[in-house]
Amino acid sequence: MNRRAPATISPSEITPEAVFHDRRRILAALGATAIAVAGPSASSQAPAASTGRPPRSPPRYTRNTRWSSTEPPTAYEHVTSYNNFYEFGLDKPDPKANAQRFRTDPWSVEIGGEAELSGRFALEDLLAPHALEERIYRLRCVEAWSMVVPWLGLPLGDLLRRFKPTSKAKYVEFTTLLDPKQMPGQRARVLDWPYVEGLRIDEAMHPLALLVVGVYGQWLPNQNGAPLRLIVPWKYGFKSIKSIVRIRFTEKQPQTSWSRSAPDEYGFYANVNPAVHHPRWSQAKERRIGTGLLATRSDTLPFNGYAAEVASLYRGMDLRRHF
Ligand SMILES: Nc1nc2c(c(=O)[nH]1)N[C@H]1C(S)=C(S)[C@@H](COP(=O)(O)O)O[C@H]1N2
Ligand SMILES: [Mo]
Repeated sequence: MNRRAPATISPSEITPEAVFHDRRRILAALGATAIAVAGPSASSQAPAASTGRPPRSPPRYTRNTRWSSTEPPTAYEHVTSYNNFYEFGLDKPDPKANAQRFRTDPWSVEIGGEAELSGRFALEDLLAPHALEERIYRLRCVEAWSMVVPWLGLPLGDLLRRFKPTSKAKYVEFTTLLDPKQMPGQRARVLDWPYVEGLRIDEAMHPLALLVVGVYGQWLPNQNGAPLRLIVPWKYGFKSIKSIVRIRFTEKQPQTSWSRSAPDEYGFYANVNPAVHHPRWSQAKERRIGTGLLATRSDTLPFNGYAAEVASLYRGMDLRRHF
């Protein structure tokens, strides 16, 4: 058994077995880590003992076929050059052009709110206990285009559960980095920065909700939301927030950026729904990126094709009202 003082234990050492065998020691350790790192005198957020950061060695992962689409993936070139990431510009090629020098290392994530554990954690410590999976998911943008992407990530719920959300945790709020020096798009008031998104707690705990760190077997390129983003495959792409620095468990439904800026166009739920249109265009069809000009538009599926897995989350809800 590990005899080190609790204060030196980082979250990366918290394996499920460790939690089972020594829960109290780990509670103390997480608390101690959080205080030590979040204190005003802490100049660096990375614990001294931390091992290599994600970008330095290629990711290791296993392929998850159970949760993967069988459609052919969109080419890497398209996935990484046709992007929405307004912090780096409004046009699809802008994020690739403008995010190349964005610094994602060191990176830390603050986790808190209605949970027993909280604190600020170096990304590699946060990820260390988790095995990465490759899952082929569709990304369906509200602008009526879609892609099929081999993402690398971990189930969001697996990470969230380690923080022991309380019974008051009804929602989870996610926030992107605010750094206008590095993110030129934040110098214009396109949105009320930083970008904020949210999920109901049961949506966040659903095994399809993925915290993504890579794509096509590599760590995420900056334009795709490095170093940590969400992918919620049954919702429109704007829910899949990029470059996350904060995760909070909340009792009230979070105020999300898009639903605040245009509440008639972007709802909180944003489940892909071919029957509920954006006020300015239809959602009935979609265009698959990279398939050329002759590509036919195909029918958009309810919940982006994941209805069998997720429709039960919304039983009894009027999905026209909760769009
Ligand atoms: N922080 C942040 N996250 C974001 C966005 C953004 O502008 N800023 N755009 C969203 C939208 S509208 C889509 S469609 C997806 C696009 O992800 P991709 O560029 O990896 O395809 O990211 C989402 N996440
Ligand atoms: Mo989007």
